[in-house]
Amino acid sequence: MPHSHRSRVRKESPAPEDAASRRGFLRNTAAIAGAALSGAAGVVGSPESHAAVQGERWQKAPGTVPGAYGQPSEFEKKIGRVGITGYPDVTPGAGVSLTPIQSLRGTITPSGLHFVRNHNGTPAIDPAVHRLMIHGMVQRPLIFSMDALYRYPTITRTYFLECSGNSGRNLTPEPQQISAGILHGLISNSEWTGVPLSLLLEEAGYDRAATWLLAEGADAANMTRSVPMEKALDDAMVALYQNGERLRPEQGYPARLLLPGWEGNMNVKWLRRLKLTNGPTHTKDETSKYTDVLPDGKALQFTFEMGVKSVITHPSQGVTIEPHMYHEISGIAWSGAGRITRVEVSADGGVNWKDATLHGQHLPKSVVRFQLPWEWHGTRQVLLSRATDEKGRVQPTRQAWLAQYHADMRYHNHSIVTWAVEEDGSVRNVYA
Ligand SMILES: Nc1nc2c(c(=O)[nH]1)N[C@H]1C(S)=C(S)[C@@H](COP(=O)(O)O)O[C@H]1N2
Ligand SMILES: [Mo]
Repeated sequence: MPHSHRSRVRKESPAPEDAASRRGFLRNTAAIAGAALSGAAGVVGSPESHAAVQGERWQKAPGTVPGAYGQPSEFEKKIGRVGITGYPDVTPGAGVSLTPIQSLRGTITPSGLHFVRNHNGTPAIDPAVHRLMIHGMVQRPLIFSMDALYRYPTITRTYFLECSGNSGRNLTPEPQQISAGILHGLISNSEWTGVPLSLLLEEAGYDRAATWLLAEGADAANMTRSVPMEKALDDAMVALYQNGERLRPEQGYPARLLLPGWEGNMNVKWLRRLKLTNGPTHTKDETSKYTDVLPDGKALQFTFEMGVKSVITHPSQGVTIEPHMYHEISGIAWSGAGRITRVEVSADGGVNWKDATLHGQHLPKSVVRFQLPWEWHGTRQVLLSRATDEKGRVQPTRQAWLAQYHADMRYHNHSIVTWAVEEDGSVRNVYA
């Protein structure tokens, strides 16, 4: 009797099998506090509850008809990107819009919440007019209409995209009390579908002597970056779709360059031109910016691969947690070098570490979610996570990372992120 009173009420608490397997999971993952775990508090409702028996008001009348394009629940309206513009009067489109990583679970970033980094706004490109040109050191210079480009065979892969300026806000002398998303939200993870760049380069008959190519965007910033041919022929793609639908305008509609694992800036959006060359072009975007300032003040050019990194998103700055209760420490980890193989979590400022469980699809150059059950008993505790990738690279401490660079360095901060859970349960951004 699937619709009986009892089975309905049951829905309010985990099914017995779920509860049992969850307890087993908690035992097996070795709770970090070492304390015996009580059941999850906060399960509401009892069989006597009137609403649970009678049904809520939304069961008494027909619901609404779906719109053409679905939207999140009206109760989730407060979840959104945070936009920060440097010079609103001069270049209102130049700035960032950060993914609220503290509000998300799983691994895929909803397309409408993918972070945006624009140097001069999002252009409104008409695909009937837009062209992609491949020229330079090729036998056959080609100009693709979008109709032609969208007919090429595609591949589908899940990759993260991270701005090399991500976590730059955690380099201030004092830790800022702003959300994980505002601190570290220039990271998103999508399923991308597009044409392998190698296929288009073959089509143009690329000169084997070409060592680099220049990629140019069709926005008013005229973003241009030099890309080594090795990468272009490896896993680079011209992305056309994002999470199953055509790219969002903010992500480069109708075509963008995607260089898996490499710094966001090189993933040129609104791609209009690829010129094959026998060396880097040294464009404005790779000389005036996106260089690493070393301790002696010299700038190191062309750091492409993004470092191994993790961020605890739950709990994180801005929330208040309750004591004597089960909490899940959860976060995201990724590496430009390949797969994440391990994420360790410490709840005592880095003295003791426990391996977190890795969830989600375990893909190279893609976000994986880590989780560890934890019971908090009301004392101040400092939470850290440390990721390792398949190349054996380990996420550095903040101190070790800082020691590599000049104080002016703002890019590629992949150092360990630290949150303090204070005695009142509030969670603060701290530097270990
Ligand atoms: N044409 C063009 N491409 C661009 C940019 C831009 O401003 N114009 N910004 C770059 C930077 S700095 C980053 S971090 C990524 C951001 O991609 P997203 O906005 O899709 O997240 O795009 C890169 N590609
Ligand atoms: Mo960026």
